Amino acid sequence: RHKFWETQPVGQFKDLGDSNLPEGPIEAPTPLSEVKQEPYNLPNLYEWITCDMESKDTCAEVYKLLANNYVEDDENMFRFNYSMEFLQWALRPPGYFKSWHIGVRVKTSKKLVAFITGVPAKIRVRDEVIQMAEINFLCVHKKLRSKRLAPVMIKEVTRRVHLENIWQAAYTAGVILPTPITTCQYWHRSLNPKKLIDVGFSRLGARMTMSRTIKLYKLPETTVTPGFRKMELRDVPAVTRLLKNFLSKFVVAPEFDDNDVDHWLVPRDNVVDSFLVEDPETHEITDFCSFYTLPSSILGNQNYSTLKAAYSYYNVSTKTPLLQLMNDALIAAKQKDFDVFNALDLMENGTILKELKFGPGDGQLHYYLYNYRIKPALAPSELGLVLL
Ligand code: NHW
Ligand code: EN5
Repeated sequence: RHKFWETQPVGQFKDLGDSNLPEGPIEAPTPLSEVKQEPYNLPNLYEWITCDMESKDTCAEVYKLLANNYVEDDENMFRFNYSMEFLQWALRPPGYFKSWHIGVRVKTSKKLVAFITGVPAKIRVRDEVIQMAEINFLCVHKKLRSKRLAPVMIKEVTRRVHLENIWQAAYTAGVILPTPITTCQYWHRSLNPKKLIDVGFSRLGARMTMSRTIKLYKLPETTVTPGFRKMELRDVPAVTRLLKNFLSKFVVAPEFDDNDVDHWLVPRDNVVDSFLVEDPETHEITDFCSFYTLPSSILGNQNYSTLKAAYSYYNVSTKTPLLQLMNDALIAAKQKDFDVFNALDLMENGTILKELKFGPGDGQLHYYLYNYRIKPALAPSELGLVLL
């Protein structure tokens, strides 16, 4: 059934019941001298390129490929529209490898037709901290689909990750592959219900009118928690401490240091927003919340071309109840004119989504590890990792 994935060091469906298989790496690292030195073969019309994501021009080419060919919902009404600034942020974290930003182009026209990326990350599984690659932005141009190009892309990124002496990876997908470590549900909180209904993102509920719906989702104009403010660079050490302590509760979670927090969580306009609660008396940082900006193109609507979506990122509550903290995140997102606030049911999110008037979406997100077996599957609430 999975001609490619059956050949890879990933948990296989046939092994799901087998309690004899140990947790941990599926295959041992090979000596670096035995890692293939040349790129995998592509069909003759195409060639590999390493994308320089510092270059505005390259970034614009990648942006265009993804904006036209990346992930859509199951009814092809919306397509992710990652911005250039977002791509630069996502692909250039501390210690990133340019060689992991891989494109395929047509030899004659130089047109970019496929893409895959990795970025380095330290990820803890139970009590082991493992250097991994986070794989994302796998994309093959619509006209080149179903030609088995994706397995070549995956093998080539794997080879380049191995060359850095890294042997594990984490990735997510909307499709089921062998085999998820957990499956999360997408939830959606309407901020601009009229637009969401107009573009077919959501529907008017039974026995609901438009004005009752607008009232149902109305939020206060300003946040309610005293001391709630935007995160600043000077807050990095305090936020790192909060986050480290919080993430230690999950079975799978990133190990963030100050440099990672500086990169991933200090606010960047139109990319990532982060807020914290500073106790007005003690000036202690007690709570943190964040979301990233990922609009979707609306395919074929007369009136609107983009849906402005905020995605819940990392949240830590120690003093402010999570419900109130996330409600302030919703208010902040509304102030910034987002149409919808999306979240997965991972970490502690499952405990507050219903009360905050999120509803389940029609999409799921499956989480995977490459060359690392976890058994049995985790509950979403045991997962402390958010991929972009
Ligand atoms: S998930 C988003 C993936 N991108 C999209 O959905 C964009 C729209 N779709 C496309 O561009 C986030 C194409 O449909 C793609 C497949 C390119 C998806 N992951 O070339 P063929 C990520 O980026 C398998 C993995 O003919 P295609 C995470 C499929 O099961 N495998 O198909 C990426 C089949 O294998 P099988 C996927 O439609 C993680 C084979 O590809 C997949 O023209 C990558 C068919 O290939 C997916 N999302 O192109 C893995 N979708 O065995 C990283 C399909 O079943 C692993 N397939 O026959 C770790 C690597 C690093 C290790 C380091 C130690
Ligand atoms: C990983 N980096 O399907 C990316 N989104 O629910 C790769 N549905 O937006 C993996 N179909 O339910 C991506 N509205 C996997 C996700 C791909 C995109 C996707 C889903 C997630 C989504 C929307 C729109 C559906 C349009 C028709 C949806 C209902 C919202 C409603 C609001 C009011 C309360 C009830 C729910």
